[in-house]
Amino acid sequence: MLRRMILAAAQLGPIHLKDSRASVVKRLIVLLWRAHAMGARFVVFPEMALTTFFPRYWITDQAEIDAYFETSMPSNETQPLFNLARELGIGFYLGYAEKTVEDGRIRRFNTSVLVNAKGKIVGRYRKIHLPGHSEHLLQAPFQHLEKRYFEVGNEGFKVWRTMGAHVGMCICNDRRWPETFRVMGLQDVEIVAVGYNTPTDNLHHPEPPHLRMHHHLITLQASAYQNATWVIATAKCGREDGFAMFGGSCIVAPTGEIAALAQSEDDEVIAVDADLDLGAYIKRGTFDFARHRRIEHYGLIAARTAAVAPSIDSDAE
Ligand code: ING
Repeated sequence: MLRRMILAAAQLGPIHLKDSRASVVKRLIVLLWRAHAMGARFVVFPEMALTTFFPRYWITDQAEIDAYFETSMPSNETQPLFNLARELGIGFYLGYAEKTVEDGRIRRFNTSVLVNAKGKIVGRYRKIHLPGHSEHLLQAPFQHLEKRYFEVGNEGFKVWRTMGAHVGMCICNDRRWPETFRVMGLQDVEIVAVGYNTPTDNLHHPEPPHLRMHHHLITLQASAYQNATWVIATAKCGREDGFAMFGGSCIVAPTGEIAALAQSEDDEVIAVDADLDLGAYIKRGTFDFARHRRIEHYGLIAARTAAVAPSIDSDAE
């Protein structure tokens, strides 16, 4: 019996500073209905799906910063989304800024939750690879202050058995690091959900937009294939108060092929009737980890953070 599941990416267009959470949740609900009409059983919403991408701004007032965070999930504003998902029997991934108290102190994370088809939060992920900077770049056209506003995630990369599959999560910049997917691949992941908010322009170096989209797609395709997993990558995109973020939401098969790709930079649902066993032949062959991996030679990957150049000049006489 084939294990088939219709997977969906529910891409969001821009969320402006003036947009209330209630207005955003209304958009998420419309997207959920559209995904339901397409037969979806699991829907991936973007990173920070409830507010504008506020790390683009230098903010000094902590109360102003905290206004972008959720102190509970579900919250009053998002409860209708959880209720509808439960009624429709659809699981989902939702990214948001999390403010919580742990070990007696306030913690702030860039977080996603995994919600099963009964509307229950079964998993949480806190973003580990925080890109950008923490200082105020006075000359820059915009900031990317995730290192200032969030802590590094403290719960690792996990995989949960839910909705009849092995589901893992990561967030945005995590997708650029092969370690992210390999750690989940070593937990036999079958579906990786990743929301993202990616500026169209490179803050530090002139880079053509087509190249940034290329990097986005090759990292997802390579990681899907090298770990024989489905990947659902969902953007929040378009111009948020004038600041451009690219779309490119896509669903990538364990073969590395793009099975669906969003066409717009606005609210849009894409879906694929996925064979969850499609990656099985790859896990039995090319990427049979047990048979082929040689971990005795991989020590540097976990032992060394930054690259160290060879110290000896091999051409020296
Ligand atoms: N955004 C971007 C991302 O990783 C970035 C930041 C863009 C880093 C391009 C490097 C190159 O897609 C977030 N939110 O991580």
